[in-house]
Amino acid sequence: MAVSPWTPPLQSQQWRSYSASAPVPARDPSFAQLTSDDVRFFQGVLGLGGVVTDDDLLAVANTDWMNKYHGKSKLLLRPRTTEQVSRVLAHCHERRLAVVPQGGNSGLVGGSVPLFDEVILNLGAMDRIVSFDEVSGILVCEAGCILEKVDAYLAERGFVFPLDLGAKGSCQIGGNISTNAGGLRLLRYGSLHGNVLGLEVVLADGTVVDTLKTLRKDNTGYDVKQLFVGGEGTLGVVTQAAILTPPKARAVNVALLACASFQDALTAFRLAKQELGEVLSAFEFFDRTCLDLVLKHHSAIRDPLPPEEDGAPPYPFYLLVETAGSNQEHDSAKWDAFLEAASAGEVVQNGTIAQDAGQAAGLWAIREGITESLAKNGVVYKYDFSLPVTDLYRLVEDTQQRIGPLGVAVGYGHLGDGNLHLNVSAPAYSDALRARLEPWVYEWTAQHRGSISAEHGLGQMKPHALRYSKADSAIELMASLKRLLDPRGILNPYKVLPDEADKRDATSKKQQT
Ligand code: FAD
Ligand code: 2HG
Ligand code: ZN
Repeated sequence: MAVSPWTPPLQSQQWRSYSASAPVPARDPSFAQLTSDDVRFFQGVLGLGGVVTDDDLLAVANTDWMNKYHGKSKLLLRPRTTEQVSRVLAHCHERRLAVVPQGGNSGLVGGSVPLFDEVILNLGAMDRIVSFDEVSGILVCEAGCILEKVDAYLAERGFVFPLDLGAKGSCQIGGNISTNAGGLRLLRYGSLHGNVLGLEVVLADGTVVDTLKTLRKDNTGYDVKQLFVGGEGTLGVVTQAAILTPPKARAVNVALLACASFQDALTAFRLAKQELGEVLSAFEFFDRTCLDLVLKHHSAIRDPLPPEEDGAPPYPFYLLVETAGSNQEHDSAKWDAFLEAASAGEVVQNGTIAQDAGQAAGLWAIREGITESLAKNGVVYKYDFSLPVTDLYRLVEDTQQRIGPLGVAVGYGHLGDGNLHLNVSAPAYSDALRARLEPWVYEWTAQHRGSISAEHGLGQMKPHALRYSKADSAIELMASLKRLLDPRGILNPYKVLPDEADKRDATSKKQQT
C-alpha cells in the first residue's frame, strides 16, 4: 500500500449541532460529484450490467432494511471480480468519490446506505464458493455469498456455518464479517474474530491485501485482517474470506421455557451451563410483549405456552434453549438433569421441547420473528447493548418508566452472550420520544460498564455515542488507522468514527461537569 501524504481530516463533516439524538452531518464538500465520465469509466471496467442507474433499483439500494435511513446515490456498482473492485476503488480514490460498500443491506444501524450521493458498491455478484476442505472444515468463499446459501452448501457436506441470524436469507458473508455479526450461536461457536482465518480485502486506493490464509495458527506479526472484521466498510472492501466451519451436530434439541421473573431466567441460564455444559448452543430470551407482537403479526404462529390455568396471566419471560451434540442419548440425559433442576426450584414455570426438526424450526420462528413483527407494528428505536447479565432487563424496565405512554419498550436477545436488544415501538418517530431516550439510554449503559453496540455496529446511528463505550485514546487510534488505510476518507464516510467537532463537544462537556 502506498502511504499517501496527510490530507485534511477524515470524516470532516460539520455536525449541524450536537444534540441528544444522532446529529445530522452536512455533505463533505471535498468529495467530488459524479460525472458522466465517471459512469463511462465504470462501464468500461464492469460492463453495462455492472453499472446500475435505474431509479427503482437505486431507491432500494438507497434505503435500509428498517426504511429509516435514506441515501441519494445516483450510482450502484456490481463488480464480479476482485480486480474490478480494485479498479473501481482506485478510480474513486483518485477522483475522491465517496463509496458505500454494501452487502445484503440487512444492517440495523444505517451502515450500508449512503447519506448523500456516495457511490454504492454492492458485492452481491461475487458469490462463488472458492473451496472447501472436508477434513479441516475450512471454507473459502467470495464476500457476496448469501449466508443461508453457504450454510445449505455446508449442510450437504456435514458442516454448518459458525454464524446464524434472522437475516440469513439476505445478508452476505462480507457484510457479516464487516459487522462482526454475533447472532444466535455465538455462545457455542464464538465470534467471527476467531472463525475468520483469512481475508482478501481491497483498500480505498485499490491495493489488494491478501491475508487469505487457511491456517488455524499463524503468529506472523500483527493480525491485520482483524481490522476488517467489524470494520463496517470504513477501512476496506472484503472480497474473499476463509472461515473455519464446525461439523453439523447429529443431535439437536430445542426447548421453549417460560419463567415468572427475569431473575429466574438468569438462574435457568446458570443451571443450563452447569447441566447442559458443552452441548449448549443457544440461550436466547424474550419478554411477553415480544411474543404478543409475534402472535399479532404472524397469524400462523400460536402461543406455544398458554398459561396452565384459565384466566391466569401470561408468563412474563421466555427462554429458547438449544443443544447441539453428537449423541441423542447422552444429550437427553443432560436435558433431564437440567429440566429437573429447573423445575425443582420452580425456576421454570412451563415448557415445551420440540419433538422433531419442524417443531424446532417453529420455536425458532418465534424468536427470529421478533424483529420483523416490531417493524410491522410501527416505528422502532433500536438499541443493541452488551451489559452484565444481572442488569440486563432492568434497562428495559427503566426505559419504559422513562418514556411513559410515548412508546412500548421490549427486551429480547442473546442472554447467553449478555446482549440485550432493547427496542422501543411507537406509532411514529418523534423528537419528544427520542429526547427521552437519548442520550439517557447511552448514559445508563456507560454507568453499568456496558457497550452501546454488542453486535450491530455503529453505522450512521451511533458514531456520536461511541465515547460512551470507548476511551478517547482508543478512538484516536481508530482515527489514525482510518487515516492510514483510507487517507482520502472515501470509504463509508460519516459512519463509525465520531467527528472532530463531536469530540470537541464531548471534551467541553466533560470540562463543564
Ligand atoms: P449490509 O447491511 O449490507 O452492510 C453492513 C455493514 O457492512 C455496512 O457498514 C457495509 O458498508 C459493510 N459491508 C457490507 N459488505 C461489505 C464488504 N464486502 N466489505 C466491506 N464492508 C462491507 N446482526 C447480528 O449481529 N445478529 C443478529 O442476530 C442479527 N439478526 C438480524 C435479524 C434481522 C431480521 C435483521 C434484518 C438483521 C439482523 N442483524 C443481526 C443485522 C444484520 O443482518 C447483520 O449486521 C449482517 O451481518 C449484515 O450483513 P449484510 O450483508 O446485510 O450487510
Ligand atoms: C436479533 O437478535 C437481531 O434478532 C435483531 O440482532 C435485533 O431487531 C433487533 O433489535
Ligand atoms: Zn441479535
